[in-house]
Amino acid sequence: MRRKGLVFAVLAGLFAAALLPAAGAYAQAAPKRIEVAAKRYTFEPGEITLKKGEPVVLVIKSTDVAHGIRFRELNVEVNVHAGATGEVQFTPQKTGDFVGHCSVFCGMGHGSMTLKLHVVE
Ligand SMILES: [Cu+2]
Repeated sequence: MRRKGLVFAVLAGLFAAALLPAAGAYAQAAPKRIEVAAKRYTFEPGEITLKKGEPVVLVIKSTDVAHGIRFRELNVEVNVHAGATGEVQFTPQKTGDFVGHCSVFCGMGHGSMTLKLHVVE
C-alpha cells in the first residue's frame, strides 16, 4: 500500500513538472502586435490606442520607400527599408497622447507624416 502511495506521489510530481513550464509560457503570452502600413506620407491607421503597462509590438510595413517611426518622448524608434517590415517592442509607461514622426526622410511630405498614439489606463 505504501508503495502505491509513493508511485502516486512520483507521478503527481512528474505531472506538475510537466505542467509548470506550460503555465510559465502562458503567463508570458506574446505581446499584442499592432500592424501599421507606412507609405508616402501617411501611416495607416493614423491613430492607435494602447493600454499603459501592456507590452506591444509595433509592426511597421512600408509599401513604398524607406520610412521609420519615432516617438521621442517614449524612446521608441524603428526604421523600415523600402517595401519591408520592421518592428519594435515596448511597454507604454505613461498615459497621454503622443505623436510619432517618420524618422527617415522620404520626400516632400515627410515632415507631416505622423502617427498618433493614445495611451490609456
Ligand atoms: Cu519620412
